[in-house]
Amino acid sequence: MSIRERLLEAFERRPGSVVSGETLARRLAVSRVAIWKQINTLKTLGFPLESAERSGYRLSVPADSSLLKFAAAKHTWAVPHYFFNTHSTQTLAKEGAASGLSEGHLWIAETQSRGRGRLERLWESGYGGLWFSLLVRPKMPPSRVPPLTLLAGLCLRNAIQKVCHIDAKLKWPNDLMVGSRKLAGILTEMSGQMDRTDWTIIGIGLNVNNTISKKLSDVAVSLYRLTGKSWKRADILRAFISEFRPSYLRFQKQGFEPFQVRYWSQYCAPNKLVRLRTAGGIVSGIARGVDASGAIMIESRRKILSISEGEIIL
Ligand code: BT5
Repeated sequence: MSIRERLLEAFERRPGSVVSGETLARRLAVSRVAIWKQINTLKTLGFPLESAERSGYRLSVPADSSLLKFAAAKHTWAVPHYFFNTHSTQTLAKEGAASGLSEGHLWIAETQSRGRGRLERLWESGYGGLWFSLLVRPKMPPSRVPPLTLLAGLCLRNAIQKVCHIDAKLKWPNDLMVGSRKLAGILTEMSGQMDRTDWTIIGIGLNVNNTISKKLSDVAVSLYRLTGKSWKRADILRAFISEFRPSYLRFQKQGFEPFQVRYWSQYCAPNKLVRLRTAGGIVSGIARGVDASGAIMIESRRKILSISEGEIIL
């Protein structure tokens, strides 16, 4: 285990308290200067560490070494590649896909310095959130892959419900919401030819114990804020994988049809007026469901329109 990893473990033992440089140095069997250097490096990587004058250091969000332990264990599917910090787990996963890794590999990072949303938007990825990308190689043409985003959202919703008893709702196509605030986002990227998908990467960002910047505090929320408790991110990750793997196998055989009704039962605003921003302009109408291709069905002027790209404006 690296010195950084052992440092996090030391903070985990003393949640919320200031730990002196001397205690950390003793526990890790390194010099105080080595501790100070590591603390500074961690700060530059986006870890919310505070230096208390003379008395020591404090991590201002709950430390959680569960992902590290998850990564150290053996896995036959969801084989983890763990990073303390990276630009984006999507980039790592793409490199893994290009190098020929089989499906089921998973890239996890404690922090991302350039986490990405759709259309190259920035994804805030401070310490304490669950940031990962999963590589799959679905045996189907690329045209049938898009509902995988919806399926991943449904599985993540169910996992959060199981572990944290929070009833998040799905906002088509890629968000998990609690009320009007975003709890999680999904970014799916893929590569292939007309008739064959080479790889698909499902990137998931879930706010767990991380703090959310002032800029986003009206539009984003974390599990910590919702429950007042810190969560072991590996528990949520494990629950997601056990939901997703069998669903994905079924999806490869039967497509999205078996999941349509379940997806819609967890949709955030069924049968309500919505406005959608699409490449062709704004569409508004009543949201009536999702079809087997994963498109949202909007009733407008007594016609049903199936819209396969865009985003809902709340
Ligand atoms: C998404 O994009 O919602 C997809 C987010 C996927 C992030 C994961 S983390 C692991 C993997 N590695 C990556 O680099 N990415 C994936 P989009 O629908 O475009 O939403 C982006 C918008 O959400 C931003 O413009 C902000 O308004 C907001 N946002 C940014 N960070 C957020 C956060 N942590 N929580 C909630 N909202 C956030």
